[in-house]
Amino acid sequence: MDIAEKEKQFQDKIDSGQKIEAKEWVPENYRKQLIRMISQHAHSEIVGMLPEGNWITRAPSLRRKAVLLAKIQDEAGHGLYLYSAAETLGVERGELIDQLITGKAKYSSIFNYPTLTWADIGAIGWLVDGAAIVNQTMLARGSYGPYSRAMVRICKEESFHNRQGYELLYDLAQGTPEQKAMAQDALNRWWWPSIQMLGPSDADSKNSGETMRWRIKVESNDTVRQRFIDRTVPQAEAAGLTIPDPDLKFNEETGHWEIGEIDWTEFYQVIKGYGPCNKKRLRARQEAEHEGEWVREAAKVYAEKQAAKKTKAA
Ligand code: BYC
Repeated sequence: MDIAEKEKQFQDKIDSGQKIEAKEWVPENYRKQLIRMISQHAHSEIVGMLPEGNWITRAPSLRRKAVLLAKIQDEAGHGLYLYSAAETLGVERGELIDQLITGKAKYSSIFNYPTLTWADIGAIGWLVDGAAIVNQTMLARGSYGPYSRAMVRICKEESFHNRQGYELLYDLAQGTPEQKAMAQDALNRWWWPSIQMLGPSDADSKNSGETMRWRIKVESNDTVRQRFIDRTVPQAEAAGLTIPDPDLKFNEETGHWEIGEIDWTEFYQVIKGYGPCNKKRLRARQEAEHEGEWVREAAKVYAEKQAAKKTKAA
């Protein structure tokens, strides 16, 4: 079968809604797009642990600390499923980690912002996990089996993350004037980066043509963003918080909330490496890689010894 015929059969399979599984023939660019997206997603989970980890020792109660610890552990788990999903496409995890620590690979823009107060932990759960869930429930319908199935479990865990974040911020917003001001300040700082996190507007999204044709993404960045906005604005109102956008208005005809202009210059600066915490995040991952080297070495030697013992016994 020639390549054009193979590509046609592949596209027919995608168009009929069937999943593509590991080791099946896929066009080279499908493989590349998936490795790019899944590895960026995995890196985001791992880097995302850093701003939250910043507050573990300062959580205001045992209950909040236990919840935060559980959430951060979940993020590590998500990273692991995702690196495994990427490996089904024939790439080594070490290669992907190398791309992260050398700054070649992207990870989500959102994690280049600092967590300045305890309320930021609530804002991450409510807004960042909220945006992630809306995106990832869409990705769970995607064409690549191992990635879409990882999304199912991840989304269940993200729902808990989202609720704990909203509960935390809601409680602060009903507290003392200082607590309410802290919650509002967190919303002010995290709202626009959360909106940007869902990717460039459709007109500027260079990968969407391919990723949507192959149903890696089944909806566009702007569609997902609008769904996130529509679900989040009423939640802010219920908590007595104000979305920091003077142009925000509800369109009765379309049934959607319309927002003001997004600052794409800020977004592109952050993804180019010039956000407030890019250097710090990268340094933390480089140090972790360096400090963990002896563990990896020891595990390798142990595995080799066990394998040699087995061969001898056989
Ligand atoms: N940040 O053509 P486009 C979490 C890049 S973690 C950085 O529209 P695409 C959590 C994009 O990569 C959840 N870069 O791309 C963890 C591309 O550059 P390259 C993270 C971004 O792929 C811990 C260029 O801009 N979720 O929830 O069609 C604690 C043009 O974009 C960003 C995922 O990773 C960004 N925000 O669509 C708490 C989901 N946006 O690669 C919570 C998986 C865009 O060509 N990824 N870029 O050099 C996706 O769904 C898609 O990749 C995107 C972008 C919707 C993000």
